[in-house]
Amino acid sequence: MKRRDFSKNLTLAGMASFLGAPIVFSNKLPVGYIPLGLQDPDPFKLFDKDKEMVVLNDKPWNIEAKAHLLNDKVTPNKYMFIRNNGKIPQDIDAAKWTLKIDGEAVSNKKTYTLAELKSKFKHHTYQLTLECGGNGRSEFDPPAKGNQWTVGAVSCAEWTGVRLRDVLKDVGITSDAVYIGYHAADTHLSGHPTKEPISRGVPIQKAMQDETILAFQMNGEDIPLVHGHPLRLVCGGWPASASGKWVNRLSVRDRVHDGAKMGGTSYRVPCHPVAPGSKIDDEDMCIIESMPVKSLITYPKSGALLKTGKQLQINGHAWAGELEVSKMEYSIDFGSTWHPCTLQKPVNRLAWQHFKALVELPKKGYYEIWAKATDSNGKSQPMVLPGWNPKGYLNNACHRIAVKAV
Ligand SMILES: Nc1nc2c(c(=O)[nH]1)N[C@H]1C(S)=C(S)[C@@H](COP(=O)(O)O)O[C@H]1N2
Ligand SMILES: [Mo]
Repeated sequence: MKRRDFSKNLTLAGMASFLGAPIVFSNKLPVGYIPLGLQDPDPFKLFDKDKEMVVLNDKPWNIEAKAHLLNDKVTPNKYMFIRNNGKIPQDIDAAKWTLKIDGEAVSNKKTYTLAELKSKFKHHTYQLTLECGGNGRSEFDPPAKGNQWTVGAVSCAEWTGVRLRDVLKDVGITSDAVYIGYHAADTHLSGHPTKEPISRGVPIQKAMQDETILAFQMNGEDIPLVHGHPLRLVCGGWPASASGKWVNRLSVRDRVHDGAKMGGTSYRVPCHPVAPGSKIDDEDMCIIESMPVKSLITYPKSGALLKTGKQLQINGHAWAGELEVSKMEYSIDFGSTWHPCTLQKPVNRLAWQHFKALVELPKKGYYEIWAKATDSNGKSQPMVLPGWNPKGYLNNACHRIAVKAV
């Protein structure tokens, strides 16, 4: 968001709330002048985020959580990571918002107003795990360019909307439909008027799932602007880049969608393992689909001190893309032996699952607690960094925390 655009859109009352005090001589404010106190907007205030969130980039805004901030079962807005590829759209008027459905595989294009979508189709609510494909990128070696996400580019909020399937059925799609691609209202960082920052999508089978929704609410309220207000495509379990924010057009394609960030090294990984640093031919790169099995210890916070001989309760979440997590274990001896955690079933498909365990630390000293999830196909998280890829996607190595028994 350009600073000037941001302050220009504020009313006097809005300015006062950001400044934390009314502007006493506001009637003397020169036209177009931006009070100094607003020239560097505080991202935590701007996006209603907790002060412990970590800003990785401000052009565009990218902000991540820390593991211990993600302890809630349902992620509240203040702890939800932000990933933007372009500039956040300005002056959104939800009352005038429309969604156009077009593409080679629709016989008749159709445009819905947001109000029509809400009134015509049944509403559904799901908790959906959204993890950025690049979460964990900071560990790659050779390093990968892009936001250096550590572990906090994941969330599981409760999303409410209408099923994409119901909308597509209403429009009528042809039998050659292969993929859907989203288009959105954010703008390219270069300011180029027709260049899209991102336009991704999913195969038609994923688009037709019960849990694939066009959402207008997050955690029971209008979606916050930065997370896609007033309409967002939500495809849980896939790289979160498939979940288009500020969606105003969906194309039903007769081929794999070819929008911005669908090709090259964007959200694609080598189809077969390669040596770190290798050059890979374009035809040997595959689009990331379901995210791999992963988990996060959200309590205690890494660095915690505890009393020797006292039991320590650990807890966290585990998720496995399209699959369920079937087993959760922890280790206190650097992965030599593993012990079971109690693992809950997901509230609904594609929601993360909660785990806990009581850990005993035998004597005084430094320990690490490592967590390992296994999916319903029997695949477990690797203990070290998995397959290298040019953009540093899909790091699902075991999460570790350090604790001291004193
Ligand atoms: N229109 C639009 N949708 C988008 C993006 C974007 O830049 N523009 N970023 C994508 C990426 S890469 C991710 S990881 C998620 C981040 O969602 P969040 O900011 O709500 O956490 O949104 C996805 N949807
Ligand atoms: Mo992402």
